[in-house]
Amino acid sequence: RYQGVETGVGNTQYSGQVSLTTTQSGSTYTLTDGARGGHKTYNLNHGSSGTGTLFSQSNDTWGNGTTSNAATAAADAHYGAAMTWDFYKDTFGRNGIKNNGQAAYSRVHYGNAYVNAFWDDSCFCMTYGDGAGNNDPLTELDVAGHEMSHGVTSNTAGLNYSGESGGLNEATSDIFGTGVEWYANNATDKGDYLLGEKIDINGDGTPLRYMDKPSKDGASADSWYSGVGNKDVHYSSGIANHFFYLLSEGSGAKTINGVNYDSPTADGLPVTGIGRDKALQIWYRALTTKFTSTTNYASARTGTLAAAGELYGTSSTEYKAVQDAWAGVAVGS
Ligand code: ASN
Ligand code: ZN
Repeated sequence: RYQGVETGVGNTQYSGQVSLTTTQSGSTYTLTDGARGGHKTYNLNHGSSGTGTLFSQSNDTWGNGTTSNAATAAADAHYGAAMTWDFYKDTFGRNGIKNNGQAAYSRVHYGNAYVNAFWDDSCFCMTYGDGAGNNDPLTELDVAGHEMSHGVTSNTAGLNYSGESGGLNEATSDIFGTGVEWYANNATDKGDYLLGEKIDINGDGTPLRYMDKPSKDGASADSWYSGVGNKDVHYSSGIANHFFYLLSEGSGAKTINGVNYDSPTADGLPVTGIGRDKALQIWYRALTTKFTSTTNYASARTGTLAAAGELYGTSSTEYKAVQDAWAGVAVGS
């Protein structure tokens, strides 16, 4: 009886038509990714516990691009897991969330009209709600990358999920979540410095978060001040998101992939960006070799400078850009 790794087709909600790695067993195909540790995608069918049922069918085309088909959200989730796996492998040489080749698993159709998605370290699994009216599943690529990056943070720095370290934990997920979106280079969901811009979580077409000027969401911090650690971690993250944008793209106005950005600096001085690829390397090295559970913004500055010094030298333009970008978000020496 034939059993093997197959390339199927996913008709996703947010990323158009994509390839999915699936498994054929006899006359049945399942959403089991044999090229990436065996990552499986399950249908909770509106339940909220257990694993539900593994997506299985007699052909290898998954979903129809809309919520009328239960496998559409599964196609997005399976694709998101694959792109997240590949992003970490190709960008940092990281072999899965734990760097040991172990796959996580994904669950879609959690609960009813559940407007969130979450990573859970205890099940080593990813869960997606269907969004408002069960019509806007939380399965966009940057959201998938954001959530699974919580697993990477747990298995590396272990940044505590409160206070300034919590903001750094959230920002790490936004930074690598958006990194996954850029990496996938998908024509339907292009790279940007916005989070969740396609899920319409606010009902008015605006994204969940902005990295160029985080305060555009009405709540996030653009720059550091004493007491910022008392903010919700999804808002104190703004400082590091803004740092990452400045380090990547520099200050001022810019249009990338049709999106307009305009990033201010706290000190009014310009920052010259070094590009997203180098900014990602600096953040990853800091996360995995410098940050600890209690790292705050001042020590994130020290850690990223140390990482930049090791990668590019302390006299490099990259090192100087890290200094300037932190100054741009009022995190000083
Ligand atoms: N989607 C949320 C997040 O990853 C879930 C949570 O509050 N942890 O931030
Ligand atoms: Zn998060």
